[in-house]
Amino acid sequence: MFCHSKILTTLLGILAIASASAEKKPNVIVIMADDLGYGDLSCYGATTFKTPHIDKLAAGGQLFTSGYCSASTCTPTRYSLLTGNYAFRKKGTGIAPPNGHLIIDADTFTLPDLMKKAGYRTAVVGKWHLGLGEKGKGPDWNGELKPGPREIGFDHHFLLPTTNDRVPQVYVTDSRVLNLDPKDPLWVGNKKPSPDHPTGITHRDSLKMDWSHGHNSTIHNGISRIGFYTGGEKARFRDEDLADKWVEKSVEWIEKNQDDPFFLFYASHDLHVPRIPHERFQGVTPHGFRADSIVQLDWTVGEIMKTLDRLKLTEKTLVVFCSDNGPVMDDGYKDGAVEKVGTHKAAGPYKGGKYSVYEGGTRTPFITYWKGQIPAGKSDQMVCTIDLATSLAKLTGTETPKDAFKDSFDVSEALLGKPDSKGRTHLIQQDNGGRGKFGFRKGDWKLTKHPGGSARNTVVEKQLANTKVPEFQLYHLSKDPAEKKNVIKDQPKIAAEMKAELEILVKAGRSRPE
Ligand code: NG6
Ligand code: CA
Repeated sequence: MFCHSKILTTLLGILAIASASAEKKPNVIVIMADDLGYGDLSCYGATTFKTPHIDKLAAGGQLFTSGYCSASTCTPTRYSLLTGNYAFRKKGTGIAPPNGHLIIDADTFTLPDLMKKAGYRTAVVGKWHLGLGEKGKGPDWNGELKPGPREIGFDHHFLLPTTNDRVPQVYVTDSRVLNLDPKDPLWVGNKKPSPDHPTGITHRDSLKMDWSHGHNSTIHNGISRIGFYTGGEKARFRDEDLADKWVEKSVEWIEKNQDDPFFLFYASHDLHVPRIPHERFQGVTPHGFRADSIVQLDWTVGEIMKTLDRLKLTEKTLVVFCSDNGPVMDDGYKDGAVEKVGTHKAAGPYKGGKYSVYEGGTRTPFITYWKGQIPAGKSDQMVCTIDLATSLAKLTGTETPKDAFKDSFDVSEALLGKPDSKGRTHLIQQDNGGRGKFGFRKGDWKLTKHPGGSARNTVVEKQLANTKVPEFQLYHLSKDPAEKKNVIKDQPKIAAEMKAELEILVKAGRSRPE
C-alpha cells in the first residue's frame, strides 16, 4: 500500500512537472518588418508620426538598443534567421531573383525544424524571398513549388514568393500558386516575352508610380517591376491588399492552432518598395508612402495582438518584433521618400542603411514582449535575429544537432529581460553578398572592412551613392555611435586584434563554440 501510494505520488509529481513545462512553452510569433530603420518607430525616437501598437509592445516588454539583423539586405538576413548560420558562409545567398531556387538545403536543420521537434505547429505568412524549387531548375510556377517552405520545416505557408518589386504578384500556399487557372498558365522570365510586351519603358506614361532605377520591366497594377511575366491573371493580387490578406490568413491560422503551441513567422512587406499601402493609410503621415507603410505595419501588429487578446493567448505568447535590414529612401521608385523626409531620421543616430555595414545597415528595432513573463525595460545587450534559433532551442528545452545553428548564440535570458543577463559579445555584420564587406562589432569597438574601398548608402536621407572609404576603419561606438571618427591610427593594437579575430571567425566556418 505504502509502496503504491509512493509510486502514485511520484507519478503525479512527474505529471505535474511535465504539464508545467508544457504550459511554460510559449507560442512564438516573430514579426519581421522589411527595410525598417532604427529611427522609424515612435518608441525608437520618430516624432513626426506615431506607431502606437508597436510602442505598446516596447513599453510592456524589452526594447533593445543593440538589436541587429545579420545582413543589410533581405535574403541573407532571412537565410540566417532560419538556419542560424551567417549567410556569407554560403554562396548564392544574396538578394534572390524572381526565378531563384530555394537557397536553404532541404537537409539543413532549421529554426522551424527545431520548433516542430519541440512540439510546435509552424507557419510562415508574408514575404518569402528565399527562392523556390530545385537548384538548376527554380520554381515550377504552374506545378508544385518544391522544395519550398514545407520542405524546410513549415507546416503551413501563405506567401509572396519573392519581394514585391520582383515578379510575379501571386500568392503561394500549399506549395502552389493560389487561384491559378490552368488555361492561363503563369510564365516568369528575365527577357521580354514578345516585342509588344508592355513595360515600364514602353508604357511609362501609364504608370501610377514611376520608377527611378531598375524596376522597368513587366507592369502589374500600374507598377513596373524587376523581371517579366505573363498569364495567371486570376491569381494576381493588388499591392494595396497585401497587409490585409496576411493579417486575415495569420488570424485564421492562429485561431485554428490556438490549442497547440505554435510558431508563426510573420514576414511583412512593409515598408519595402513598391510602397503601396492600402488606400486607408495613404497620406496619413507627412512623409509619403514610406512612412504611411510604417503606419500600416503598426496596424498589422495591432491586429495580431488583438487576436492574441481575444483568444486569451497574450500571456502564453512570446512576440519578437524585428527588421530584416536598415532603411533606404529611393530604392527604385519615385514615391517621394527622399523629397518628403523632412527632419525624420530613419536610421536614428546611426550611419548608413540598407546595403551598408555601418550600424544603420543592421542595427534595427528589436523588441520582445511576453505579458507576465518579460519585464518592461530597455536593454543594451547585443542580440541578433540570427540568435533566435539557439535561443528558442534553449527556451523550449530542445536539443539541436551539433553542426546546426553555427553562428547563433543563446541570448534567451537577455531576450526575456532577466536581470544581469548577457547578450552576445561579438557580431559580424554583412551587406548583400557578404563576400568581403564586413562590420565587426565587439563590445564598444567596431571594425569595418570595405575591400574595394567603396561604401554604399552611407547617408540614408539622401539618394543612394557610393562613397570612397578606407579598406579598414575603427570606431568606438559608445563615444561615437555615428561612426564619424575613424580611430584606426590611434588604436593600432585593437585594430590588429579585431582584424585577426574577424578573419579567424570568417575562416572557421562557425562562430558559436561547439
Ligand atoms: C535591389 C533593388 C532594390 C531591392 C533590393 C532587394 C534595383 C536597382 N534595386 O537590387 O529595389 O529590390 O534589390 O531588397 O533593382 S531586399 O530588401 O529584398 O533585399
Ligand atoms: Ca529588406
